[in-house]
Amino acid sequence: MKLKINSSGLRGELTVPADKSISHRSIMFGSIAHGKTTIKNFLRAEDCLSTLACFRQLGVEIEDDGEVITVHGQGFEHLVPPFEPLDAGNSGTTVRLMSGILATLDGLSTDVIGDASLSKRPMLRIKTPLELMGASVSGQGEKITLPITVKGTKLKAIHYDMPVASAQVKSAILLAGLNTPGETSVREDAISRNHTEEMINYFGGHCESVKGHSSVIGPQRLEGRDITVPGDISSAAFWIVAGLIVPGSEIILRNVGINETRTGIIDVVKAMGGDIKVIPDNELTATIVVRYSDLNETVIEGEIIPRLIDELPVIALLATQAKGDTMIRDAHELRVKETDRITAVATELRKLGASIDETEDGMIIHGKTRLNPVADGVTELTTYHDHRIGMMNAIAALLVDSGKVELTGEAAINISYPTFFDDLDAINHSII
Ligand code: SPQ
Repeated sequence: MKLKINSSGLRGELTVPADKSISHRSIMFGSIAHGKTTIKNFLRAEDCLSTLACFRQLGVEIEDDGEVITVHGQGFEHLVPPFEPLDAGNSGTTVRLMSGILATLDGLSTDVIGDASLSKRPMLRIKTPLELMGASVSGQGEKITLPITVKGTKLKAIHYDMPVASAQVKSAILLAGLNTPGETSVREDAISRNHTEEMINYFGGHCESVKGHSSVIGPQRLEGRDITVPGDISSAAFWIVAGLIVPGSEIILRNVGINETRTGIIDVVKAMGGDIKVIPDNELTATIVVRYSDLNETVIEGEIIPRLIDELPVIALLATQAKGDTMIRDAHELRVKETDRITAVATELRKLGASIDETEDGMIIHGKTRLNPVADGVTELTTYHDHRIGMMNAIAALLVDSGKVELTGEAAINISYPTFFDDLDAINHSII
């Protein structure tokens, strides 16, 4: 695919797709709750459809009329062994959270598989706490990669200090704790996204959360609920960055989720001097307006990292257009996502002349650089089968004004944002 930018910049209004993390969890919570859960604005992207298919395989009746998804939950006790291995596709969230549920199913042994990218990602991080609770999680090699087998049992409650802040590990433990007698708790040094904690309470359960310490007392009975999924700030991030770096742009983003454990990118943009306005619609969502801006360097490290972990690839692109040296530290987790996102970002943006030093746990981005292919001929930007790298490449390509760039492997973008190029078209008008 070739992209060409409209000389007047990106202008217009978009409603970003539904939140991926919340969509996954609404299927899972609907399945372990009792009664009917309706889900409006569910994200119909590959990752969340993997979760939906897995819970159907576990015997949950899930209807989809094309608008609303209805989950008829009957509690943990009615989940049944699947005939085939559960296929989590590309989705780390699916396999890790679901394993917390599977671990509590006494006497059930379930195999989970995934695609080539997911099959490289470590599951040791969930094996350790779930085995401390009494389950068995076996997988391949030292990192415990897929396929894994989760053997459920009557678990015992534990307290777990997490070695790295991870919403997926935290959620697996809390989900297991919901079906386990006694108090199960987790502690993390920096606070990762809290959708699981919020949803336990929304579904009529009780999860206490104070300063990185979250706990549930099990067993708990959850009741079905009606959910409308807000827009995903991780998807909005691509337009936030595009609006700030493409000259002449002004983009209005509607219905963006503003859960404070996810809004690190807004703090970073403000610290860099970007023109961004966040106008809350209510407690959950906001309209965000961004305009092309002169940007300065910043330092991104410590507690903010989990609040913007998935946005770091596109924030690195943003930093190529800021004056000075932007530092990203404490982001080692980027190396174990759909691909090694530190190496992927540095490799792809360097093809366009960006000056980026890779470090073990982040990057130093020396700005401001023009982004045009450094090699003769056609420069291919590739996704490494990672949706967020694919979208970062597409936004970077908008700045190219000499030489030839081609995007390859964009099908990966369907993992979280199937309408990405339609939305780009709507504010650009110049895709050829
Ligand atoms: O689900 P998956 O594949 O792990 O997706 C990613 C993404 O970029 O979409 C990470 F690769 O998001 C994770 C995120 O990084 C989604 C998530 C969640 O919904 O709980 C939590 C984060 O991962 P972690 O490592 O903090 O648990």
